[in-house]
Amino acid sequence: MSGAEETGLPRWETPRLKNLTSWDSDWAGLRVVVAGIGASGFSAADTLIELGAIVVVVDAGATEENEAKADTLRIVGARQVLLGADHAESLPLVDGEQADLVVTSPGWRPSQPLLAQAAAAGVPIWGDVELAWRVRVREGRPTAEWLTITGTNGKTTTVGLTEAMLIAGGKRAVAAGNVGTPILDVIRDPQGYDFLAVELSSFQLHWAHSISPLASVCLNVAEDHVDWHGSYEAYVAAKASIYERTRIACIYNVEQRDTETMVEEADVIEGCRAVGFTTGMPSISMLGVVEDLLVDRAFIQQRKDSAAELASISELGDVVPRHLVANALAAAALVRAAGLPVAAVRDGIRAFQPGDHRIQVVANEDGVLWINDSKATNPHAASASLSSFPSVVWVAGGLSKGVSYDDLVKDNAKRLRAVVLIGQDPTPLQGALARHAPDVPVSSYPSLHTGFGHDGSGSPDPVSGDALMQWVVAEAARVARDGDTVLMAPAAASMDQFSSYAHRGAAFMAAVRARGGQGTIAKEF
Ligand code: UMA
Repeated sequence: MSGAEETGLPRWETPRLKNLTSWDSDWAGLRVVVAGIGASGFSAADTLIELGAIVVVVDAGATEENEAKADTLRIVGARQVLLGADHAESLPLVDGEQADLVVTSPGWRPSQPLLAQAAAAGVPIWGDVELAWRVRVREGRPTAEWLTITGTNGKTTTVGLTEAMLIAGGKRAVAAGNVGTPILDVIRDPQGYDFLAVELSSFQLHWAHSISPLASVCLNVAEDHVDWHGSYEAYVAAKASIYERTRIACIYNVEQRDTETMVEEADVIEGCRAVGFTTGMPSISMLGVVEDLLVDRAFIQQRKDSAAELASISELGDVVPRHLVANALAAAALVRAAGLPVAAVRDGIRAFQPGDHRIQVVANEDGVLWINDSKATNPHAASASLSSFPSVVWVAGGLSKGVSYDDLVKDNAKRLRAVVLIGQDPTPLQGALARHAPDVPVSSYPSLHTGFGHDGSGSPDPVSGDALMQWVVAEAARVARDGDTVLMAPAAASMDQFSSYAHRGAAFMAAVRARGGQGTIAKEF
């Protein structure tokens, strides 16, 4: 029986772990299995070794990259690094005894055998974000406040805007977490930070247990990652947990009632406010839009009868889809909750550089706008993107992750001029298009029907991504008319034909620009 069961503590706590609440706590000799040697696992193992824990690292992948990382961890003091699929099948002993704790990487599903065995044995499982929360307090360094951000879509943009606003307000701040930089790397920064803008995926939230942020937001929620969580309900529950223990403000999306419900049901710290954001006219305790201005009616004294002007919408860019306005308002709410002035919001918006592959304008010629939204890896993101343009040649498809495309196609059928399909298996989208947009012309790459692997292995051909995009762009150019937008918002993951969404986006942009070189599309923004 586990320590947790004996003591009535929650499943992620034991008497020993309960006392581990700062960097300076007694971590020495704690037996820890770290699951994964990717970005977060490496960072977690490195931290735990520095803290004096006895660390065994496990990863199913025995790749060259992992071997190199394993060597580094062995040199700094890991007790063992076990690479290979067999090692990930069961929970290893640490110095001959059962582990006190497992620290998992977010990509590991709860049903994965090593984690399932740990759970069955009552060994607490934390993610790297939980570990980061426990060690954030350290003598002689400032303790950063956390502003936490989740949502099915828009997290990375919002976290970037939040970071930009904090910096514009003169704070030492950084974006970390799912956005790319493992949170333990920023926690260990010798100078420390005033604020962290923390992007949290549903996976990370599942393994985070005691975070108490200053302010938190769930931007939106729609079907995604059902395969990891086991059900849509479990996915939503993980997202909702972002609001737990929030201290100053829980920020919700007025246009998504689900997020308001999450706030109503959350167990927050007394005195915490619920603050909404809307792309419409704001009521009291909301941020919103009046004419072409972003305004705040939540964090000002006279909120009953007035609003503070934050910035004008046009400061967000040349093409400003509605969801970008929503993301900016969410970021503004977070930093206003943290006490930053109005000017920090405006200056942060001006300084913000949007990331590549998110509604990125690639070219604009002959009345046709070419947009790369390779980051739209699920139907919800693609729908937000499609709804920003009146007449679209839609480039879509890829790994569907088991979601349905019916609502996406039904809701956007009227704006589709034509569809150009990518993806090894185009049938999920083909089916939805046949049911809800039967008159819209659909083209798909000829070899999609016979499987993409030209070497007969059935696995993706590494060079075919570029060739595919050249065909896609030629096909889109053929059907696009004056006033159309060619929008690559695939509503699916990329890994069946590309190494990542970034690779897919880069291939699309290169193909669009190559046509420009041939005189078909010339001007770039
Ligand atoms: N592994 C196993 N067994 C498994 C699963 C994975 O051994 O069952 C191993 C892999 O061989 C690999 C390692 O675990 O070596 C990878 O771990 P990971 O998939 O958790 O990835 P990390 O490299 O640690 O990166 C993670 C996030 N990845 C995921 O959530 C899948 C990164 O988000 C994040 O930036 C990083 O931590 C730092 O915090 C990426 C992501 O795709 C961008 N996130 C998803 C999304 O945004 O949709 C949630």
